[in-house]
Amino acid sequence: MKSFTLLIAALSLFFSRIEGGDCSAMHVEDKQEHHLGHQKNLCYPLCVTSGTAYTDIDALACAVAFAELYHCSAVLPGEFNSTVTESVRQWDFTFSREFTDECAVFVIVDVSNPAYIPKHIKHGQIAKVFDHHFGFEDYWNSTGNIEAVGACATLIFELFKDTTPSKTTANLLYTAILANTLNFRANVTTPRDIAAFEKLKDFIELPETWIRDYYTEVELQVLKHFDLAVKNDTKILGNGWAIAQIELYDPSLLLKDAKFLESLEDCMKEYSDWLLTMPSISEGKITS
Ligand SMILES: [Mn+2]
Repeated sequence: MKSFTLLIAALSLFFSRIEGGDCSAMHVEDKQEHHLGHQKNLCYPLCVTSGTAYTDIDALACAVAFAELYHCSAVLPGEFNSTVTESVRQWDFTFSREFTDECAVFVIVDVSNPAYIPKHIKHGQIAKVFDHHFGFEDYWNSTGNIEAVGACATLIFELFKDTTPSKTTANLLYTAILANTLNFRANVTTPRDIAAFEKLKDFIELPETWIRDYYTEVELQVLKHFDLAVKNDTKILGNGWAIAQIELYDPSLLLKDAKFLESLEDCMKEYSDWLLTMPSISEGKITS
């Protein structure tokens, strides 16, 4: 009897919010034509989130940008990896590490492998999944917006259409596109990434030397803790392969470092099939 009463209370709270009691959330269809799977003009207690394993610059940019566009909360349970540099961490953005009862409907960004989606989120609570990693398109079906672009940030920026992003959001999206496409040298780069990046130049507030500054800072962090950098930038594909990545201005020295190779073996021992890609930003080539 007690649990039944609690269930009813929870359901009425949920519906009262959806019908407009607490409108900290959003009017999905008012803002854009992407169908997020709900009726028009309803107010949702929506949260945007990403993977549990770690938060990279792309996931951070997507969540902060989406939360700004839809006036909802960003929840990022995964620790920042080395692509979110100390300078970026100082920027003025908000998110929380933990989920609260405020979250009833979720949008997932930059991850679509269900193994990395927070366990307590039920399939039916997920309104949309924006990602650029393949392998789970059939699983998500029409809930998925999984497209071949260099950065998920490109997909999220495209949602802004005529809405101007804040300086911080623009800076984050710009840096995410830059980082995910490895300064547009990675073969995942598409004309959509380039178009988004060019358009973002109107809204950013960054020093002229930002691209070099950013990579130099990433590199310093990676060299200081490379075992952590590998661990926090490993993606598991649908076929079970683990793909680790370390982006450096010049990876040639690290490849000759016996301590690095030993620590790499140790980091990857839990995977039967793995690959490390080491993009050299300075040379514009990728070593695997
Ligand atoms: Mn990404």
